[in-house]
Amino acid sequence: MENKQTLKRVAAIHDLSGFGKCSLTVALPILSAAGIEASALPTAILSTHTGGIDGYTYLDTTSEMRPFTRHWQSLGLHFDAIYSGFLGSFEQLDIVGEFFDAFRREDNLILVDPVMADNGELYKIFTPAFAAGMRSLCERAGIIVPNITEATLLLGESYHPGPYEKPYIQGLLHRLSLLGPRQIVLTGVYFDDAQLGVATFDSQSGETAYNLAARIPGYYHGTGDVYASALLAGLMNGFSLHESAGIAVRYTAGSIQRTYEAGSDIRFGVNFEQGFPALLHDLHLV
Ligand code: PXL
Repeated sequence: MENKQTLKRVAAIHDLSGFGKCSLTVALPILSAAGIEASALPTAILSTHTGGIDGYTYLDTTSEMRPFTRHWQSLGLHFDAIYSGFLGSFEQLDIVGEFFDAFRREDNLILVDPVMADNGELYKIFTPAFAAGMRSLCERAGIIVPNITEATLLLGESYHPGPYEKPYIQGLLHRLSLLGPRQIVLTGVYFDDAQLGVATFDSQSGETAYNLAARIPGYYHGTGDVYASALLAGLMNGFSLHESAGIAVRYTAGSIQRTYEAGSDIRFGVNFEQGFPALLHDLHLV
């Protein structure tokens, strides 16, 4: 039966990395496949992402962002969610905050993925000052999706590699929620070498939950973006935080598994495309 409902609309604020499957090149297809209209506010245009590939081009699109915002405002657009990820300059922290102010409504969701670091290290283009600015942006979000490295940077704490203990993870979730966001999804959580996944916390219900999947060796690029995009697809389709976190864990783990089995270059992104049938089934869309 044809679905006559108006589509939910998301503003996706990320870079466009032409090759390598991350940020906009995964957020837009995942949201679209999940029946959500996605608008793109690009933060930078690169030939590839910066994770282990040398010689990439980098066009900072900061100067376009306020004009995009003003034009979208002049059209009277509204967004059911605003979803920010990789930002292309320090100044964009303010600009994205202004975008939130321009389009924030009682009933929309602001999701910040504070993309800036992994495995205990800031990505090479970011500075500690950027991490402090990202904390201010997270304070204005309804939900944040940091990995453990990003969580420690947001909190000004030192990073420890895992495996982790539950009390440590619960402490991180609690301290992150004190920054302001109602909901926290912490990625890269593991208690042993067999499984890896996420911990979720909702400060309104006080509920903490875990979603783990079998761990596959290797660091696959772009999986944070695949994860956050699928999480938002779940939330926009009416699933709870815990359910959406689980849907996104299964989808991301499946994408990694296919890539591992194919023996692809881990820098070139994961095979998320062939997971769409299972994702749509999990979202009860087919
Ligand atoms: O997936 C995070 C990400 C997004 N965009 C660019 C990146 C990275 C991580 O390295 O380099 C350009």
